Order: sequence, then structure tokens, then C-alpha cells
Amino acid sequence: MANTVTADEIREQFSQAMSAMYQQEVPQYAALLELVADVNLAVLENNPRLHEQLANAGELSRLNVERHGAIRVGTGEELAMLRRIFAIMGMYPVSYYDLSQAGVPVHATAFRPTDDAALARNPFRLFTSLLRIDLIENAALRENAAVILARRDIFTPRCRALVALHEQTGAFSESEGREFVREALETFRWHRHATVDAQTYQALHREHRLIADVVCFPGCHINHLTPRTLDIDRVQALMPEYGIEPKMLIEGPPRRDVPILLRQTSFKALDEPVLFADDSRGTHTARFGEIEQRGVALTPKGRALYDTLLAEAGTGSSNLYHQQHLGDIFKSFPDSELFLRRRELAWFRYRLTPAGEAHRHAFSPGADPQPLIERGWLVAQPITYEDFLPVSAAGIFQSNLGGEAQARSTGSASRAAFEDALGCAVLDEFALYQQAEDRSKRRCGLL
Ligand code: OOG
Ligand code: NI
Repeated sequence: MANTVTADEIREQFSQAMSAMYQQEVPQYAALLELVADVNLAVLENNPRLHEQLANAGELSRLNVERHGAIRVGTGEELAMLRRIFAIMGMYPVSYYDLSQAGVPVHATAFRPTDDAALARNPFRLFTSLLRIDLIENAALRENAAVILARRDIFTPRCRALVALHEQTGAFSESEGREFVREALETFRWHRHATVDAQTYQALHREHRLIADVVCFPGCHINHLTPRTLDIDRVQALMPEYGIEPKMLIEGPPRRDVPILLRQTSFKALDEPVLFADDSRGTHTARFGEIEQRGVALTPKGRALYDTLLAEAGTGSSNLYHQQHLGDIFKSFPDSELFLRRRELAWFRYRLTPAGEAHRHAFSPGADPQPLIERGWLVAQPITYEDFLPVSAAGIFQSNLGGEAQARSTGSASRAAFEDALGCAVLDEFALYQQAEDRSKRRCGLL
């Protein structure tokens, strides 16, 4: 077929279209983008070394296009269809997140690109939650929610037809690609017309705000988009100046010389006008904005240490105090690239320098990279964390859903049920980072 579009191009177009739509729908998101761009520019100007590091690691070019979003669906069929749509954009489900442990009746995965080149080009990710309808305790309400969900189709007929076409032919022409992006976008648009009357909305809302959000509308509206900043503490401090009210705490690890994993903060969800099916009016509070700062991905050993220290630190009620406290607790987490590497706490991507290229014979499988790094023949770049943190995600959910924290019991069967609905197993994030590190070592002759 002449002029077919690649998955990377479709994903890029889609993430741009999504951002443009969300800026229209939630003007505060446009203000947030401006703030993040200003802060990133200032950080790069004041920190030439970071500028150079990011440029060398190929992280600079993606910084301004980088964002993640989040959506919530009501049924397994909806989730399975999303899997097929995102596959066309080169996005695959990575990791399983059980939020019911934090009192939020959903479980989730993140659709994202997985190979080095696709991540470098545009790492757009979507945190995608599936409602755990079985956790609605009231049987009549549970039944009613299922009936309402079964009646809707959140995908346009043309979107369905294009997905089927792509699955048959394996490619889109440029115009089909553009049409697909337009049609797919409709699923994520906000609709102020609820599909239910005010009474049904209230009943579901009383059970859990999230349930009303998932069940009562004709689509799975994007509920936030998140740009990546290089200094989240600065963005948090400046938010009020830009007319944005931040959530109390920055989630995740503390500020460090070598950032690890993911730090996040958000602004509060908006009250938006809604028209119910009985023509009565009301408001719905679901959509918000978020910012993130990404650091190096941790090995299972590093992640275990992170989880232990985070649990030890607990949560606080003032960000200043919480960040100081976190900083103290995390003193036992090595904060230099050398130690993170030597103690196998984080993943790195290895690259030969020009001098290293000239001494290729000195690189043999299994060799210790450290002396080669010290000789200037090899560089090790931290691999950026591309995934999400369940404790942070629970904090983000709760800050926008009123903070109900009743833990609910959930069987180990829930992951299997999720994958069954999805139509495939989720990928293992640790395996993906390990593969990325191994690939780079192999290219250098170290494996
Ligand atoms: C998703 C919340 C989780 C994150 O960045 O951890 C999330 C949601 O509210 O639907 O987006
Ligand atoms: Ni998010």
C-alpha cells in the first residue's frame, strides 16, 4: 500500500489531538502546560550539565511531547476494544495495578510503547482502569449499573470498522490514519449529557464517586493529562500564581540528585455542569490536571527498597514537612549513579564513546563495565521509568474522589479476571527494563 503510516506516527497524532481537545475542555490544563514549559526552560538554562545529559540520552526531544493520560471503563468488552485500538498506535498493556487495596473499586494497566525507538519518539501512555462492578455491595444497584453499561457503545461505528480493517490489512494509509485518530478521539470526549436520570446518578455516586463517573456517561472521557516537568517542586510552588490549586502532597519519592521512579502532583477536579436524562441539571466532579517528574527505573531490588522506605515514611498533611521527612527516610537509598549501578538498584543503558569504539577489543561478554566507564570508553545512562506507582495512583484517585479509604477485600483471582477481559496477559515492566539494559550491553559487546 502506498504511503502507509507507522504506529509511531498514529500515536503522535493521537496524543496531540487528545492534548488539543483537553486544552479546549479544561482551560486550566492549558495554563498548566504553559507553567511546565516555563519551568523546564528555566531548569535547562540554569543547568547546562542536565541539558547535555538529557540531549545525549535522547530525552530532550521527547520532553515537550511527553504526557500521560487516564481513562476508566465499565466493562471487559470496552477494555478489550481499547487494547485493539491502542495496539494500532503501538501501545501495549504493561503491569497490573490493583487499586481496590486502596479503597478504589478499579483495577488497571497502562498502555504504552515498549521499544526504545518508539519510547524515544513519543512515550504517550494511558493509565486505563476497569471498574470492579463486583465491588458494588448493593445488589440492585450493581444490577442496574450493569444494565446501563450494557446499553452503551463508547466507540463510533467508523472506529470499529477501521480497527477491523487494520487488523485485516496490517496498515493504514495516511488518510485512514487521520480518520482513525479523529474517530478514536470521540471515545474520550467529555459529554455533559448524562445517560441516566439524576436519581440514578445520585445512587451510584453515594456508592462511590468513581462508579458514577464510569457508569453515567456515554463515553470514557479522558480524566486528566499529565505533562512531564524537570522540577516538580518548583511547579507545585508556582501553581497558585497561575491560578491553579495544587493537591496537598507531592506523591512518590523525595527530591534527589538522581531522581528515581516518578513524582506526581495534581490540581483538584473541576465542578462541571451536567444535564441528566430527566432534563434536570447538576454538576459532576471528575476531571483534573496532573504533573509528573520522571527519574530512573528501579530493579526489583531497588523497587523493594523504595516500597519499604515509602511505607516507613507514611503520609503527612503538609507538603513541606512530608518532603523533609521523606528526604530523611530516603537517606538510606544511595543517591549517585555509581552506587545505584554498583548495588544493582537501577537500570542503565550502556553506550560506547568514540574512544570506546576504537578499543572494541577490550569489551568482552561478562566484563565489568566500571573500569571501562572510568577509562572514558563507556557511558551508562539511567533508563527512564515509563510506568506508574500504585501508592501514588491511589493518592491521586483519592485526592479527586474525596478520600474514601475503606480497603476492600480482593482475591488473587482479580488479576486473572482483568487479563481475561483484556484478552491477553499484561507485560512485565521489570522484564522490559532488563531487556533494554541487556540490548544496550549486547551492542557494546558486554553480553
Ligand atoms: C487514574 C489515577 C492514576 C497516575 O498518574 O498515577 C494516575 C485515574 O484517576 O483514573 O493517573
Ligand atoms: Ni495520572
